[in-house]
Amino acid sequence: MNRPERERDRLRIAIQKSGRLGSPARDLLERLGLRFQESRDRLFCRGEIEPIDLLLVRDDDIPGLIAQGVCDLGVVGRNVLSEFAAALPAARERPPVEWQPLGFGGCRLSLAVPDELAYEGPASLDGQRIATSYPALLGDWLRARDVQADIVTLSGSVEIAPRLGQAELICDLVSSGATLHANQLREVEVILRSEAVLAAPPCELPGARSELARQLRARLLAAQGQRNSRLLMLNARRSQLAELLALLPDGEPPSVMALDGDGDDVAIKALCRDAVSWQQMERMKQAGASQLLVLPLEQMLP
Ligand code: PRT
Ligand code: ZN
Repeated sequence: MNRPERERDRLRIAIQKSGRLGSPARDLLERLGLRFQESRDRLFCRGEIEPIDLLLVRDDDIPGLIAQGVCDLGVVGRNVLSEFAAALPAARERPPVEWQPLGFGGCRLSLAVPDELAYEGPASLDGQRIATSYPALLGDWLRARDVQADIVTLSGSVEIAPRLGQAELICDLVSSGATLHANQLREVEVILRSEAVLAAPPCELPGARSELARQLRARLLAAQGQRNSRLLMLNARRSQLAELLALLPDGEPPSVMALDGDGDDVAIKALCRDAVSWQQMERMKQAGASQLLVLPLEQMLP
């Protein structure tokens, strides 16, 4: 008998089970206040504090799981998300979108040619075979440049394809460049700059999940914005205020509070976007500031 499925009210986030993005994704979610129970199968971890659960999967499956509504958000490389979108038939529903870059897992999808092969721009690719695990992104890039090349789709070990005679050149992910170097290949074009991103469905989530996702995104933006921020506190005479305010580093408008008595002494509290240098502090001291204090920020909700 078919039971109508109850509307899911817990948010489900997919991250890589292992691999390069698994632990940084998990660390990020913990920094955003989420805690998960360890499960025996290590595929599904139930959220402890909030109704937000974790699904541990292969990175390649994440865009599809979001598109099918099995998961609501995902942490995945832009390369994987963009390949999924580029491979979708145009008539199908809209693919998941990038909500926010996350600042880790940086790499680029690049074309690389054997050291001995000449390369003088995209026209040199005409009639060549290019091995890649990203056929849709590469196909779009070639079409946009009117290049006729054969795409050889491989699921791994792309860098040895030229030596095995499967292709003349490759299109693969590069970070340090050591793998290319070890395989006597040189990078000639960057097709896509990538990093881990928070992926979400193209339309708003239903019910309670929408608010949970919105709140998580707000925490993420606050955490990213505050990474370099500092709280600067100092005391001064009110008569020195104008000169001191002009010396404050970039940031939010400061708050000025009268210290006891006649109100001649004030305490200034300023949220600065970046670190405050010793030189800046010394200039403020010369302008009359005292008790200068610079504090890192732990958490912040604007
Ligand atoms: O099992 P699962 O399918 O989940 O994992 P996977 O093996 O497909 O992915 P994984 O863990 O290797 O990579 C996950 C994501 O990390 C990628 O989709 C990228 O978004 C990101 N990332 C960042 C990288 C790299 N840097 C990277 N250097 N992914 C792969 N590489 C590989 C690249 O393919 C090449 O073989 O590392 C080699 C090149 O590195 P360098 O430093 O020698 O240039
Ligand atoms: Zn993968």
